[in-house]
Amino acid sequence: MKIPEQRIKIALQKSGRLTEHSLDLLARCGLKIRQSKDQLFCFGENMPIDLLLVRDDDIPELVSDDVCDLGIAGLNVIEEKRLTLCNADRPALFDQIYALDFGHCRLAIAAPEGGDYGGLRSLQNRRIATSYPALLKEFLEQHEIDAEIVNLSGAVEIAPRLGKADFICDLVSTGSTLAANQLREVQNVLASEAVIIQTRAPLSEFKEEWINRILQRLTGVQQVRESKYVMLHAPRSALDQIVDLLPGSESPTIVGLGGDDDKVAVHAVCRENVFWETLESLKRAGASSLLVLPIEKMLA
Ligand code: PRT
Ligand code: ZN
Repeated sequence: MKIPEQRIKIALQKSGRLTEHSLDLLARCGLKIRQSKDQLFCFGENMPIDLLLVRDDDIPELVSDDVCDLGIAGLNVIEEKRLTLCNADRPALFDQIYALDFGHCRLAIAAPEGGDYGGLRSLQNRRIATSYPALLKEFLEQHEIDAEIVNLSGAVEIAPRLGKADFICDLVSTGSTLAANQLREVQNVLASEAVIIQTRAPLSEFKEEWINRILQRLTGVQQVRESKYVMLHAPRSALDQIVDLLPGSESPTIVGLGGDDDKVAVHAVCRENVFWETLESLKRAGASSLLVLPIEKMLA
């Protein structure tokens, strides 16, 4: 009997703020894809992985229902759906397994500029417009505030001007949309970024192995983003001080220099960004021939 081919399905946002980053991340993990004519699927050409391109709001349920094994979406969308399913007595069957460090934003409450806002109590018995009713409800309950939630699917920021609400609760990144609508951020509700979720349905050994492999590569990609390879020459007498100055470096390699017994070459992977200030401090401590190189791939 022929065993059906097993392929891992990952749900991604089809077209939006997270699309490019999500595809780029998977490409950095080595995935090469071919997109279907209807642009709903991407077939992995070199790994048993296919991508399903959908609206971000559908991603949590696709993973919860085991249509997809993994999904990438904003924590705001994931948590809103998790609470909505939970309130409907249908616990979400997915786990958040990894934060991806892109798509950063926050769900925040904003008040009209010039209005008096004296802390959370000011929300009592007022109307708050949002597209995230479940997250807002949970937040208000946690802070024992009784307020009316006005559920809107879009254009939340104009609700106060239309007289539909007194406050809004919406996603903010730079804050310029709030400012353009004469609103000011007064309360953070949820800090969000893109995350990967995984279905709770049992997986075959084959799929589990591949998912672990992807996650390991993702960890490598994240580390590489911040890390640099630093090479320098150091006088033996200042070696300890110079090694201490290298940001986030573990046991650097130290080798002798041909024809110069007083100096050594130091090579180190620095797991934090290396700023000009650090290089200047290293130079002051006696380091010379400083080189900072990008790292392409890393596997711990
Ligand atoms: O079509 P689909 O349903 O898939 O997409 P969508 O329109 O629902 O989502 P999309 O592409 O706008 O955002 C996808 C995800 O990106 C969100 O769920 C968040 O996790 C994340 N994200 C990051 C943001 C923002 N930053 C952001 N700034 N989502 C929305 N915004 C909005 C914000 O509310 C404001 O209206 O962008 C506008 C500009 O923000 P400011 O603060 O920079 O002015
Ligand atoms: Zn959406």
